[in-house]
Amino acid sequence: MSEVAQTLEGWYALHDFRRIDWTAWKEAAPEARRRAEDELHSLIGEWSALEENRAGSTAVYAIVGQKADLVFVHLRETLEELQQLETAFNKTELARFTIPAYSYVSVVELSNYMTQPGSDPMANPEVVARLKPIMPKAKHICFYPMNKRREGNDNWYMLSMDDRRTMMRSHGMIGRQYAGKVKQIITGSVGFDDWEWGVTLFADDALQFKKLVYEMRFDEVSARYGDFGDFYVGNLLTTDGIRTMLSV
Ligand code: 76R
Repeated sequence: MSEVAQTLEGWYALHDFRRIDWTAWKEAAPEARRRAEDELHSLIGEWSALEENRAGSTAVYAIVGQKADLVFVHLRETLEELQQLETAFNKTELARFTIPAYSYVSVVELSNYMTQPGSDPMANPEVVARLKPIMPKAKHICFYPMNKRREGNDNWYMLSMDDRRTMMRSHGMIGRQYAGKVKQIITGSVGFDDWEWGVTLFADDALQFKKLVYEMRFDEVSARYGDFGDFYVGNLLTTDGIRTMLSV
């Protein structure tokens, strides 16, 4: 058996994608719409207060294209908190006007491919900060789930640790060229959801997603061993942005 990569886990993640039932929304009584918006803004207020206390992080984006209208990305200490906040949203007035589009459950993950053997990663405050990341309020988000291939001769899980480490180093070097332009959060979802990882990227220039993902396609670990799910891309929703989006 090949050596198992060691992983460190941080906050649990829920990517909650919703579609808005625009017909129902436009036909709703103005008081119902106002109540729905007020409730949403007060939930967002609770989420930001929690983020200020470093007890979690939430990002709200409008999705471009027909796969969804909105995504709430929640990072929390426990799966219980994720379920509670999902339920809290489902009980709001706005939820009556939203249709679940997609969801993804995972946990922030760092692997030991790049760490020095023998060192204690948890002694490094940077590592700890990356396990519990406050999501940047970047203008754009990109999310997609992925697997490492297990097919015939292209089976990632049959490779030696050394071979995987070499490939992950090359992967990391490409990624580092995008430092300051793209922020990535890798969440592991083996045992939690239908793919093995969720890739969540943030950038102020959406083109950097395309450039980074394209460049990685030529790198062996992605070219040979990467299988990808659906891509979602979107724009930051500020409080004002939500008002504009929901105005009829
Ligand atoms: O943690 C580190 O910074 C060390 C290097 C590193 C690891 C171990 C790293 C760097 N990644 C790691 C792990 Mn990554 N990453 C992806 C994708 O579209 C594609 O082709 C792949 C999707 C992107 C865009 C991306 C970006 N990475 C992983 C893993 C877990 C693998 C495993 O354990 O087998 C996956 C699935 C994955 C996928 N990666 C970086 C980036 C970027 C931008 C970096 C540089 C980060 C930085 O230096 O801050």
